[in-house]
Amino acid sequence: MLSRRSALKAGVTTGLVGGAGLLVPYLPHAAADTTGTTAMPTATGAAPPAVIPQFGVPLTIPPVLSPTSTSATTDYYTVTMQKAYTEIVPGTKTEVYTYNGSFPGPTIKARFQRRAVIKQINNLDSSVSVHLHGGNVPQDSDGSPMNLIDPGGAKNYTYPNDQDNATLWIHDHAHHMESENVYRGLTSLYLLSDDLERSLPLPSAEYDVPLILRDGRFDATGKLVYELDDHTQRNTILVNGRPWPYFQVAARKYRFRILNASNSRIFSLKLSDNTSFIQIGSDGGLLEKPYTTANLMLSPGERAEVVIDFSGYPLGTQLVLTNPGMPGTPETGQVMRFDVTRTAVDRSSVPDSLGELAPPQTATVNRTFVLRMDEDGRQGAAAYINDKTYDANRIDTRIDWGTTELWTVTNANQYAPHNFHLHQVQFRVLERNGKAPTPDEGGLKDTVRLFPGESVKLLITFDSYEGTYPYHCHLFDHGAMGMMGNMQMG
Ligand SMILES: [Cu+2]
Repeated sequence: MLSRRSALKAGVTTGLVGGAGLLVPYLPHAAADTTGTTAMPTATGAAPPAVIPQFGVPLTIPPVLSPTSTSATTDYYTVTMQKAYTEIVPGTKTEVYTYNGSFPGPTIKARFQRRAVIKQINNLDSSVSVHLHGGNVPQDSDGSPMNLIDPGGAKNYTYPNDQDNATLWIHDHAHHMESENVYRGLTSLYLLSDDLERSLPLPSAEYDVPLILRDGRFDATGKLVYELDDHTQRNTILVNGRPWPYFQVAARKYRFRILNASNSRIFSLKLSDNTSFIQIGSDGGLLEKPYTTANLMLSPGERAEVVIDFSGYPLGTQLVLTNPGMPGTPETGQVMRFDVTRTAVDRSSVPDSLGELAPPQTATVNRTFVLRMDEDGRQGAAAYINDKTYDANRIDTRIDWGTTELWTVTNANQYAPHNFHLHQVQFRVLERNGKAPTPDEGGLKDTVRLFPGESVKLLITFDSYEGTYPYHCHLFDHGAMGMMGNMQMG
C-alpha cells in the first residue's frame, strides 16, 4: 500500500488509506473498552502506553499573537509552522507540530470588518494548508485541501472578518495529511469580536478562557503515536495541550470558549456536581438567548461558549469537568478540574438577550447527503458521501449564487458517528430526527453531529464568495478516508 505521503504526491485522492478495527462500536454507553491505559496492548509492539497522572499540572492559556504591523484597515501577522517539544508524559519530551512553537498555537484576536492577513511559513517537512474553520473567506484563503504550502514555502491568508462575533479555529487541511497534521498539533484559536459582543457585560479579560479539548495516544517514551482511525487507543485527554490539568479559579463567573479539536472523539461534558452550564454561544457566535443545560455535547470542530458561576462554592472546592457516558476508558471520563482558590469582585452578568439572528429564509432547493463508511473491519476501509469517496477534481454540488437550500444529511452507519461541516457558510439546524433542535443547536452552526441513524435538516444561504469549497465529516480520520465533497457556488 502507498504511504499517505506518497499517495498525496501521486495524486491519489480516494480512500486507499483506511484502517481496520472499525468493529469496535463507539456509541455512547457502548462497552468499547473498559481497560485502563496501563493495561492497553500496543499495536506495534513498541513502547508501552504512557502513565500520566490526572490533575497533576496546571492549565496553561495559549499566548495571544500580536500583529507584526497594522494599517488603517488591516492587521498583519506572521506565523511559522515548526516542530517543537513539550512535556506531556512526565520526564519526557513529545515532538509536536506547532504554529509559532506553541502547543496549541497562539490565539489571534480579530475585530469585525478589520482585515487580518496572516503570512504562514511552512518549516515542517510535510505539506500543509491552513483553514479558518467557521470563517467566511475568499476561496484562495480558505485553505482548501489541494491549495498547499510545501515545506520551505509560505502563503498569505486574507480574512475579511465580515461576519458576526465567533470563536473560530485555525487548523491544518492538507489533503490526506490533515488528520495527522492536526493530531500532531496544528491548532490555534481565532476569536472574532464585534461591537455587540463587546457591549455585553459577559465575563472578560482573564475571566474569558479558552479550553481546547482533544485526545491523544502517548507511549511511555513520550511519543505521540498516530494511526489512522485509532479511536480506541487515544486515551489521554489534553486541555490547551496539558494532560487533565487543574485550573485555579476565583469564586465568580467565567466565560469558557470550548473547542473540540479531537480527530474523532465526541465529548459529552458535565460538571461533577451536575451544576448546569449557561451556554451563551455555539459555532457561529453568541446564541440569541442563554441556554441552561447540565450537558454539553461537542463533536470534533464544534464550539460551545459557556458561563460557569463558581460564586456559590466554598474556597477549597474541587469541581471536575467530566465526560461520562461516552465510550473510552475510565481516564477519558475525566477532562480537567476547577479548584476554587480565591474570591474576586464580579461585575459581569449574563443578559437575557445576547443578540438577534437574521430570520431564516425560505429554501428553494432540496438536497440529500448520505454519510457512510465501511465498518466491517476490511482492509482499506473507505468513507463516502452519497456513495462516493472524495475526488479533489470533481464538483459534487453546483449551487446558484444567492440561493437558500435545505440539505438533509443522514448518517447511514450502524456504529460510527459522523458529523458534517461546510466551509464558508454558517447554517441553521431546522430539524434533528424530525423534531426542532434543542437550543444548543439553535444558533449559527458550521458543524453538526450525527450519531448512527440520525438525520438533520440544514438551512443554508449561499450569498457570499463564489468559488469551490469542500464539505466533509469533521472526524478527520473519516475525511481522510474519503468522506468529503466539493461544492461550487456561482
Ligand atoms: Cu465521519
